[in-house]
Amino acid sequence: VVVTRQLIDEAQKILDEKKNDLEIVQWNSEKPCDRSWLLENAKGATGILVMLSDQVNEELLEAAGDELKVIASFSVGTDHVERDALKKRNIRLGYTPTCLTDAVADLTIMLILMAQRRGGESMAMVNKGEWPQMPWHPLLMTGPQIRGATVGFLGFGRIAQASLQRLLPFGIKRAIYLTSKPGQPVKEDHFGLIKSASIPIEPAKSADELASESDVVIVGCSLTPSTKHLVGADFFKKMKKLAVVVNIARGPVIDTDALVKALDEGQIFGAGLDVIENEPNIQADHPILKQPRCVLVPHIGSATIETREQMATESVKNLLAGLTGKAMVNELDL
Ligand code: 8YV
Repeated sequence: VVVTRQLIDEAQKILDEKKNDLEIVQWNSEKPCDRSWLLENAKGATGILVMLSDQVNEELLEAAGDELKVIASFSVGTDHVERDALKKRNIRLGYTPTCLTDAVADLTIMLILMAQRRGGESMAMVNKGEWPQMPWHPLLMTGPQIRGATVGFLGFGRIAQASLQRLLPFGIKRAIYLTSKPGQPVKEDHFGLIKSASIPIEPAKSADELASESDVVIVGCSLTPSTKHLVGADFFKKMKKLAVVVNIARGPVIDTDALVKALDEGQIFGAGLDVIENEPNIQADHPILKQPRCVLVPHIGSATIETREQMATESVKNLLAGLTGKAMVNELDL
């Protein structure tokens, strides 16, 4: 089997216990796995544990050959995996959709508050030594409040619903959501929120409606051809001037150039991003980094110690279950 990342001790132990039965080839660096290393070592593999930066496509599957039984992804998102290519070869796909929900939902709240309350801008001023010169003014460093907000969710799966659960005690007024079936109520009520709602939680009919009615937009959908750049120039034009947008999903759902323009022109109040197009290759002179009202963190949504430990052990368990034909912790129905 091939493992494209270093693992925490607990997960490594589970894997190493199988050393007598399995030949384990593991990428031994903190840097993302080198593609040529992966293609070379995948030859004859029965299972591969991958992360987001590893494209699972025809190229990799061809390189691996007919013995490959399982791909175990260290992620909830599977946009790096060509599902059809797995399906036609009867290769199983394991992933980690449940154990990171809390961590990502927590970060969503952090980014909303940072964007509304100008956390990044404030820190930058203090770090530059500007505090002593700041004039006192009642409106200095003010931003919109979360109480009374209408929160719009682009994608309304587990993480979005867990974020809503955290937002309810803040006193938000209304939640609306857009899924791949606009205007239709979402089927899965993961935490029983919709059933027992104390505020309206309603499906939006279009992206326009979501953009124009929300004070906070949370991007939490999968990246697909139809969600790529869904939040672009038209969307920003419809947003309220005091609204903020938060992305905890995948960078390309937001058109970065359009976001820079929207911030420059004051079409929206601010942004909080855990992900961005072309990550991790963001150079220090990228225009988005010059935006004081944009808080950008380096894809740390699932980065709590507890969550990353669990993602690692679940990924290893999925890998081993896939090799032996047993039930995985979580398997994606291809
Ligand atoms: C990454 C994520 O997997 O799970 C996902 O889909 O985007 C993240 O949790 C994480 O950065 C580990 O590489």
